[in-house]
Amino acid sequence: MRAVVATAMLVMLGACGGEAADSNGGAGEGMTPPAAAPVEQATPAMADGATRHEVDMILDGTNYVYRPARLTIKPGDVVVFRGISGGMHNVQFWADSLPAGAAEVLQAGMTNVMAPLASNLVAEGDSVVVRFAGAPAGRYPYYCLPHQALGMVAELTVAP
Ligand SMILES: [Cu+2]
Repeated sequence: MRAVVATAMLVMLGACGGEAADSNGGAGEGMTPPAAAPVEQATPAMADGATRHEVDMILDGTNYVYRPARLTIKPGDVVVFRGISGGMHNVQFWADSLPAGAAEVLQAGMTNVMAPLASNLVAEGDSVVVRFAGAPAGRYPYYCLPHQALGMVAELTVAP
């Protein structure tokens, strides 16, 4: 029951471009992020012992990639997906490929949300932050909506 209420609140917050449970810099980064906003601005507060990881969203030659494409993290860690080159990118998780309970964690932990399990498109210099607080162990495959057909897919692994 709590999860249902929390999810509903997140949907409402997401609809106005807000950021759940956070007053630390993410607010207002909805559809029109400031062009010159430094990537670091999106770094959220983190729990003790948590690690901040970065995944760059890149056009490398003719290949659209997440780098690193494979990353293993711990529950509680934060992953910052940074728009580096190649225009607009986003981060979308496959709902049917996630461990049980992961969707709720991602919906609570993702900034810059467009839809459940999907971020907005972000430009170079902008970022999507995902907190994995309480994330169940397992594989978290994801993709970039504009570039999925071009092979821009990757995977996180949460391992306690
Ligand atoms: Cu992309």
